[in-house]
Amino acid sequence: MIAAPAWQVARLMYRHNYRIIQRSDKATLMPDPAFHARAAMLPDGWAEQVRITVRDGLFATIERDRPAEPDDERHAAILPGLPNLHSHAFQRAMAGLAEARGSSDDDFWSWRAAMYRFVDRIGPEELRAIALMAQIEMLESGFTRVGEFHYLHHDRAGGRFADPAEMSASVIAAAEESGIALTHLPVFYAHAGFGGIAPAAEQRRFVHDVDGFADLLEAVRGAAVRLPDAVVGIAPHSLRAVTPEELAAITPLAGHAPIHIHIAEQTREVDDCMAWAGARPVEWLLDHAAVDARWCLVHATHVTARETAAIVGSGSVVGLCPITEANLGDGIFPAARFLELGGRFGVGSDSNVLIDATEELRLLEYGQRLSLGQRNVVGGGRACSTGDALYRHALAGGGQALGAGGVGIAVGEPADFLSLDTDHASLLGRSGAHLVDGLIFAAGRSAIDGVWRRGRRLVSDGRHHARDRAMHGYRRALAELLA
Ligand code: NGQ
Ligand code: ZN
Repeated sequence: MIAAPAWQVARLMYRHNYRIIQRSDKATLMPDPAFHARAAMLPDGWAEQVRITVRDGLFATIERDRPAEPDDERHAAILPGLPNLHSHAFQRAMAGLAEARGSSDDDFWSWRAAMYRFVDRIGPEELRAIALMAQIEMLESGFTRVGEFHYLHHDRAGGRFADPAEMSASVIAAAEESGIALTHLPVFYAHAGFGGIAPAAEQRRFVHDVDGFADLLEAVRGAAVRLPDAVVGIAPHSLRAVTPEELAAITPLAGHAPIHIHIAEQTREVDDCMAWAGARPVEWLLDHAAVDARWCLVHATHVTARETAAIVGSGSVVGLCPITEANLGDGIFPAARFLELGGRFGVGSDSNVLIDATEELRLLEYGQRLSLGQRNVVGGGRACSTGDALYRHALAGGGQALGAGGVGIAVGEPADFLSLDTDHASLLGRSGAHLVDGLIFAAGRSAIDGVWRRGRRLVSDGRHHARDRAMHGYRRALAELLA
């Protein structure tokens, strides 16, 4: 990047088709990048010899069957970056620390108790360092946008920060540094269980009333404008944590933005909901809220055939988090039936116990195979590549749920994409959709060699450019938290 006086900028623009990018207060020069890929995953299928130009961070032109021009950056195969529709960034720092059986039966609820003990120690600075590391790992693994389902709002004592968005600002600052696209989902949390039970002491840092939540949302919206393409939605945490009156009061605050909720992840939640309302969680939600295409039902693991069909009818997206759901012993979502009906899903890294886009997709498919005794379940139909179908579903569903993108490599869309190392042992001799099968089922993230956001390269040879700096801060934060 070269800084230059305005007259020079104008001359260079004229001579070299350079453009001015306004960044804070100084004008800098960056060439409009142009790329050439031997193969590219486009919305209507795989294409060959694809030439792509980018302007202002968006795909400007996409031409097929075109040779490379001399200054083009050349790649073997490119595909769109994936949305990660559900993350609790702070949980990355406890990854692997809850993997020893306790004295009682170990389950979701005992994991949650351990997580609550851990969360107690995280302040704004630690959150920033952890979120940065997590986002870097997301980018390296193929995720280019993250939906951060954020509920750690208050200080360690549960007291209010002067700026209600203090903790959100840490996530936003991390996104500014990592370059990941952010859909921030401030969480409304008020109760410890169905029927408006008072929150527990361990939940003191999450809690708002409706007015306090509206203030938070306004502050977060103000803070997020420093990012180029942030989206701010809302997240009623779960039917356990929000009363019907509160749900009705906060949903209008979303406007057209995404609304995410945890639902029916555990059988105890289903039983408690039945005892409280005589209805199952998804059934209750669809009967009492105007669930539409803005909504993302996170997990929706325990659903009946009727509920499955009703979710499809609502146009909402199901947010599947296969690695976390396996780690927490949640259960397996009835994906085959859901997809037959035309359901939409995306994937999320949720607890971030392991951050890997390709592994989320692989485990999603393998969970179905293991439970059904079949192969190629989440496919696009006869002879369709399962990897390609998984990828396209997660792209479209995740993009819808995060209120941005989801179309992929198309004119006007953000230039967020990955390049594959087609010399990788697991990709040799593959082409088109079979490259995605190789990526998901055989190679994993080790075959992703580059990642771009808004046309800017963030990852080379599988490493994010800010990784070393981020590791430094992360090491310090962990030393503090685990002391
Ligand atoms: C969460 N995680 O918000 O981090 C939850 C645990 C809860 C998952 N549901 C807290 N996987 O559900 O009460
Ligand atoms: Zn979650």
